[in-house]
Amino acid sequence: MTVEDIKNLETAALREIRGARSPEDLERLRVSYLGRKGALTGILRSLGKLDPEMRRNVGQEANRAKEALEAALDQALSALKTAARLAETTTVDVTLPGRRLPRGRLHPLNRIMAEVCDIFLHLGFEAVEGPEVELDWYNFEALNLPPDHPARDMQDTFYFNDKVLLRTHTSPMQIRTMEVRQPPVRIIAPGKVYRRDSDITHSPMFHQVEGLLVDKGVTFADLKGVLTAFVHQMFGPEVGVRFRPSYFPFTEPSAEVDIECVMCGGHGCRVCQATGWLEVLGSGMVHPAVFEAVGYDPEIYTGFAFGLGIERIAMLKYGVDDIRLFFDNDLRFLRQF
Ligand code: 2NM
Repeated sequence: MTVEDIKNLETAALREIRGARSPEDLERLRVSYLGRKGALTGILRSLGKLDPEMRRNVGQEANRAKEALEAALDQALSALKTAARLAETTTVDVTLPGRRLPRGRLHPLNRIMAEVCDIFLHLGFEAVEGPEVELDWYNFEALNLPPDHPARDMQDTFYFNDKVLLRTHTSPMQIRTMEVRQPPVRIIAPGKVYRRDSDITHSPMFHQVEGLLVDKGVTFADLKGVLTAFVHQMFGPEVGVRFRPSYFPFTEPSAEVDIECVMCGGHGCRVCQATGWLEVLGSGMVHPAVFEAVGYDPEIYTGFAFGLGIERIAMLKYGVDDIRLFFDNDLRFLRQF
C-alpha cells in the first residue's frame, strides 16, 4: 500500500461521485469507500501492518483523502437536491387552462349616459361639450333667470366670485351654441354639473343631458313626439308617458315628463310615492327672452328644450336607492352591472 495507491483510489472515487445521478447513488458510494467495510476504511485499519515510516506518509494521505471524499459527497448531494427543487418548480403543465384576465366594463352612469346620447344621436341631434367653470351670463342671465331668482341662491350654486361659478346645468352650452350658429339647431349637451346639495338622492356633482331643437314652425307636438320616442326607446315601447304642466324660467309653456312606475307597473309603491308615476324629464318651449339673449328673432323661430339627470335615470332603471353608491367605487356594487 503506497501513497500512489491512495491517490488512484481517490481519483476513481471522485469520478464516480461526479457521475452520481441520485442521492441513492451517492449513499452507495459513501458506503463503498467510507463505510465500515469501505475501501478507504480498510486502508486506514491496515496502517498498523506497515513499517513506521510508511505508516506516517500513507496515514496522512489516507486521512486527507477521506476528508476530500466526505466533502465531495456532501457537495454532490446538495447540488442534486438543488437541481431537483429547480426541476420541480420550473415544470410547466401545458394542459392547465390559462389564467383569465379580469374584464372591465363601463361604470353604470357612463353606460346610461351613452344610452341616452345614443338615442338622441339617432334622432338627428349632435352632441356639444363645453366648460364646467362658467360665467354667470351663460348659466343664469341668458336663460331668463333674473339676479334675484331663487335658483341663483348661494344655497344651490358654487361661486368662485360674482361672475364665475360651477355650472348648475348644461344649458350654458345651448346658449353658447345659439350664439355662434343660426337655426336649424339640433343639439344635446351631456356633462357634469354642480349644486350645493348632498343626501341620498342628491350629489354635489352629477350628470345631465340637455337638448335643444330650434327651427321655423317647431311646436309642442314636436316636443311630445321626440320625448315620447326617447322614453319608449329608453324604458320600453309599452311604458305609459304623460306630460304634466310645470314651470322653468327658460321655457314657456313648460312640462315635466312622467313614465309609469318601473318598480310597480303603475300600481303605486314606495319609489313612486303611491302615485304610479315617475318624473324622468323636464322640458318646454324655449322662452322668447332666451332667443332675444342670443340674437334669434322669436317671431321667426320657435324651439323646444329638455333636460334629464343621468343619476336619477340610473337609480330608477337599476333600483338603486342611494346616489352615493355610484361614487364610492365599491367593487361589490360595481360588479352587479
Ligand atoms: C330643462 C328643462 C326645460 C333647457 C332650456 C334650455 C335653453 F337654453 F334652450 F333655454 N336649455 N335647457 C331646459 C328646459 C332644461 O332641464 C330640466
